[in-house]
Amino acid sequence: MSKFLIAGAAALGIALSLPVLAHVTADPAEAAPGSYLRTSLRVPHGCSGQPTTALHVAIPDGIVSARAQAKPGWQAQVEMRKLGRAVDTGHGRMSDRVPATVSWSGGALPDGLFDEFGLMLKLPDRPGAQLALAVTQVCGSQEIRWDQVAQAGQNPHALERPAVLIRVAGEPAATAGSIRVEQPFARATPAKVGGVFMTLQNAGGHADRLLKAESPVADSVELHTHVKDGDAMRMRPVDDIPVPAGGTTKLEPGGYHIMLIGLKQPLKEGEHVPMTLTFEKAGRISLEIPVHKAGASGGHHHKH
Ligand SMILES: [Cu+2]
Repeated sequence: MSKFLIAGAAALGIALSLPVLAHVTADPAEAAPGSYLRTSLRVPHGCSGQPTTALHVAIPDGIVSARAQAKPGWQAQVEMRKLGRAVDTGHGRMSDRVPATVSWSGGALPDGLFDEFGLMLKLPDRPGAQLALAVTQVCGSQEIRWDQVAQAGQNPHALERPAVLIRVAGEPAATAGSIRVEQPFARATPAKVGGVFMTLQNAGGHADRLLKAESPVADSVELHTHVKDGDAMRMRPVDDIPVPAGGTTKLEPGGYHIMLIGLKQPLKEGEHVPMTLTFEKAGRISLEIPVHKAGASGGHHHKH
């Protein structure tokens, strides 16, 4: 069985380490924000020798629509719960009832075999969000609760009975107060200086200002803009970057940007740069900035 599972995982490009195979997992486990994730929960074994007779999946907050795939020999069921308000449960349908549990029961999956249980979930709109599905595997009078979630600093692979994790694709948006940071990125560079770009959104009724950016990867971090100097664009440090009330400020090549000066190591594509931004009103936002390939989003030449 293990060989088969490893081959299947490899074919899908998923890195699995051997101990993970014993857990209940979802495959695929990621889809675009707001889309319908069609996935299968893989149950790899019974409970200490006993066959699996039911599977209950707790649907977490943020998932407003869930559907179980019909499975011959099993009864599939979705139990709903009531919210205090109506939400859009897909295609503009407003409802105050959202799924609480998806279950399959009445079957018998022998301990020595694995099987898959299909379901479809409408994912939340938040890019980068992670959702934990607590799964109760019932084997007659026994049960295993797959409900552990790694705490900050804890190795998720060390968990004995991990919950099933689902991820919304994309980079998470970082927020503080009325300010939201979207699509931040740095450009890969072998040089000692590097640029960081992002979109700052201010949902509040008061103008705010980015006052400072800090990162441990560089000796210093400056806020810059570009000004026209004859035919050339030259960059110049600024004291702050304004974000108008209810408006958006783009930090982009050729405009405002954050400059990493004295990089301790080259920035490589695929890595992340930790950064803390300080806003006058919204306060501090810490985020991990993904490094995209050199020259991402157009040509931009810095003159020092
Ligand atoms: Cu610059």
